Order: sequence, then C-alpha cells, then structure tokens
Amino acid sequence: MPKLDLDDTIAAIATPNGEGGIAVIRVSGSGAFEAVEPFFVSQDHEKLSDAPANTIRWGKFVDPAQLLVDQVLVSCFRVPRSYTGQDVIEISCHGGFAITRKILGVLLSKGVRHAEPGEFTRRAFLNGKLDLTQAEAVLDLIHAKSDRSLDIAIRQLSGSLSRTLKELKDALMRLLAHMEAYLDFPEENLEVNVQSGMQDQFTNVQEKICSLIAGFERNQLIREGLLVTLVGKPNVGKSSLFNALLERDRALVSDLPHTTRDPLEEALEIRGFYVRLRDTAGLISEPEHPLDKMGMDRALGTLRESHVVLYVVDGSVPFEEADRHVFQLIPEDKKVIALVNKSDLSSRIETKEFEAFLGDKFPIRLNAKTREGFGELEERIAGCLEQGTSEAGEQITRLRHKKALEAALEALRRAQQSFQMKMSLEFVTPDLRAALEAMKELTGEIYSEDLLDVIFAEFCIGK
Ligand SMILES: Nc1nc2c(ncn2[C@@H]2O[C@H](COP(=O)(O)OP(=O)(O)OP(=O)(O)O)[C@@H](O)[C@H]2O)c(=O)[nH]1
Ligand SMILES: [Mg+2]
Repeated sequence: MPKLDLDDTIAAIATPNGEGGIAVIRVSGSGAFEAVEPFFVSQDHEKLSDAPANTIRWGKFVDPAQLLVDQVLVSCFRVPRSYTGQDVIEISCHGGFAITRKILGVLLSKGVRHAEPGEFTRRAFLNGKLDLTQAEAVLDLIHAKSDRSLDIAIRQLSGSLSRTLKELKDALMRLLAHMEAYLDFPEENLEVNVQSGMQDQFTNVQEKICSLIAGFERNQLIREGLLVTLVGKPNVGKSSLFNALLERDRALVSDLPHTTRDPLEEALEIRGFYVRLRDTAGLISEPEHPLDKMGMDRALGTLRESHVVLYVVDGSVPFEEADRHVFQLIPEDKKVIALVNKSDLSSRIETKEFEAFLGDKFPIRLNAKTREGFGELEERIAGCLEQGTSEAGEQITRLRHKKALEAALEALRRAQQSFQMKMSLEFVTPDLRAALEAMKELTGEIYSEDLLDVIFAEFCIGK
C-alpha cells in the first residue's frame, strides 16, 4: 500500500452495505467541516463550520446542484475529542444503498479521499486515542462470535491489557534506570540487598510475561472456536444429535448405517462459548468399503483435533464390543462426555455395566427427537470448555502479541543471566533495552508502517 497521507480529509460509509433504518457516512480530517458545509442546509440555517464540538444538527443534504438528496442528522466532533482525534463529521441518513452512495459520491467529487480499510482507527492510533492492542480490540469486537470473545475484546478495548503492559514496561524502565545509575558510578560495588532486589525485579517481570504468554492459547480457542466432535459406531444417532443441537436439518439422517461419510462442521454458541460442532462417520473396526475407510480416517483425524468428544451410544440396543472399540479410539488426553441416545425407546443397555466401563465419565441420557437431556448436555460441554479456557489474569489475543512477549522474555533471560554472572552492567543493559523495545512494539510506541498496513488491512472500510 502506498504511504498514506494522514492530514487529508477522508470519508467512507461506516455502516454495512444494503438497506436499513439508518446509515452513517463518516468524514475525518482537518477539512471535514469545509467538505460537508456546501451540501448541508441546516434547519436553523446556521453554518456547519460554526457548530460547536459534540453537537448534532438536523437538516438537508443536497447535491452540487442544490437538489435534495436526503434529510439527515449531522454529528459534529472537533479535535481532539473524536474517534480519530481529528475533526469528524458523521452524517446519519436513511439506510439505502443509493442514498449512501450519492452522499459519499458528492463528497468524493469535491476532493475528499475515500478512506482505506481501518483508516479511521489507524488515525485514532496515530493521534494517541488508542494504543495498538486497543486498535486490534476494535476489530475483535466487530468479529466477536460469542459472549466470551466479546468480553475479551471489550476489556482489551477499555485498556485493561494496555494497563498490564504499562506496568511491565514501567518495571523494566525502573530496572534499567537502576542499572544505569550504577553504571555512572562504577566505583561503587553493588551491595547484597541491591543485588537481590534487582534479581527479584527480574524474576517478577518474567513471571508476569510468562503468564501472559500462557493465556494466549486459551484466548485463541475462545476467539476461533472450540472443536466438539460427535463419535460413535454407525446408526447411534450422531447426525440426529448434530441437527438437534444446531436446531436445523443440516446432516442427512437415515436408518441405514454409514449415512455420514465426510465430517460436517457447523458453528454455534453454547452458553457463551463459540463452538465448532462436528459430525463424523460411524466408526467400525474393519471397514470393508473403501468409502467407509476414507470416512473413518477423516473421523479419526477430527478426533485428534477435538477439544471435547461426545461419545454416543444407542440406549435401545445392548452395549457391545463395537462401542468399546470406538471408545478406545479416543485419544486419552481428550475431555469426553458419554451420551446414551434414543431414550424414548425401551432401554436395552446394561446401565451398570456401561457406567463401570466409563469410570468417572457419568453418561447423559438423551433423545435427539425431543431434545430431552440437552440442557444437561450443554451444561457439561460448557463445563469442559470452561476448564480449558478459564484462568484469571490478563489476556493477549494475537500471535503478534505472543511473539513480542517471547522476544522480551528472551532478552530478559539473557540480561538476568549476565547479571547473575556478575558481568559488568554494560553487558546487561543492552538486553534490558531490547526487552523494553519489544514491549513498546507490542503497544505500538515503536511501529513500522508495514506493521500498521498488516494490522489495519484486516479492518473493513469505514472503521
Ligand atoms: N427413536 C429414536 N430414534 C433416533 C434417535 N436419534 C436417532 N434416531 C434414529 O436412528 C437412526 C440413525 O440416526 P443417524 O442420526 O443417521 O445416526 P448416525 O449415528 O449419524 O449414523 P451414521 O451416520 O450412519 O453413522 C435414524 O433412523 C434416526 O431417526 C432418538 O433419539 N430416538
Ligand atoms: Mg450420521
């Protein structure tokens, strides 16, 4: 992307394309008021350029020939109290495709530039309204697919991660200042209590960084969805349960075994978690048909990736070797919830024998047709996901964050090692400075245009 001019005035439609109650066209830059003024006739005939900050005007938007385009509300924000930190005008018009295009077209024809994706937020970052992790949280907020991911994004946008990172940076700066003070007076030997104080500071910062890195995997899962897979021998009702959980007829169901061959995946929200639910082919010990073999290979691949496995048996037939075989295929590290399906039919499963086989995995009785037992199933799934994802503490959300923290940690470890070996402090401070720089890259105090291009390219136009 060519280097952006951040002083010119930009505009874009900020609401989704299509029809709606209202739509908003956002204009930002030092020329925002001058750009809109000729086309806005306020109801009280006051000049838009006289409008005080944080006020709303009602009036007509007209084209260059002074023909009416729409009745609009114009919200006026002035430097620095706006989203971008520049003068901003937001034109709220009726939410129609032609109206928004027309208003935007009028502004663009008069020298306003069409905003690049994420350019409003990029300006907000460059004007110090947000740090880089908060700018990323804006994107996460828009893309959040469940209450949990929404929660993380809103906390990050409110600055909770920024505060934690600031504390870490401050601690590093204090340590650096401390060392530099001793550098200036080389004749003074470090006293024992100063030595141990610095050691503690090193350890403290490293522990906090480690805990942030550990939180990354959990966060990824929350953002990108946890994989929950239905497995069982053929015909136990996996696809029926899949459809019932989704509340729609997604998978083929029949009383013939081997109906499902390819794994099917659909997303749904379960108790605030974004879940990727997968239906798989029935598992058997010796598939004869090559297609059954292929379906089984895929099911086994899915099993390995899963976070939670729903192990389904048919309660209307006795528990048998074929069910045992399926259970043995589930990797040991997986969380398993056992389901006895078809509870509407007379039970032929030896409950005691089945429970003894499962050990501590107490089964749930289900009916895919009436959704009986589904409340308990959802609760148990959420419980498993909770264990896998909840842990107190601040959370990072991107590989970029993790890499920056890892770089800081590595530099800190080097610095502490040199310090412990009682090397001259001159050899310790460069690594400390490197750790601090990595932290500053994370929050965006140090950045490159290329990095901003990558981050903001993910945004939609108008944000
Ligand atoms: N009575 C009753 N029948 C069910 C229930 N769940 C599924 N079935 C029936 O059991 C048969 C098999 O259901 P499917 O959902 O296709 O089973 P599956 O495990 O996906 O089978 P494969 O894809 O072949 O491995 C169908 O005839 C369903 O209507 C249930 O809770 N009660
Ligand atoms: Mg099926």
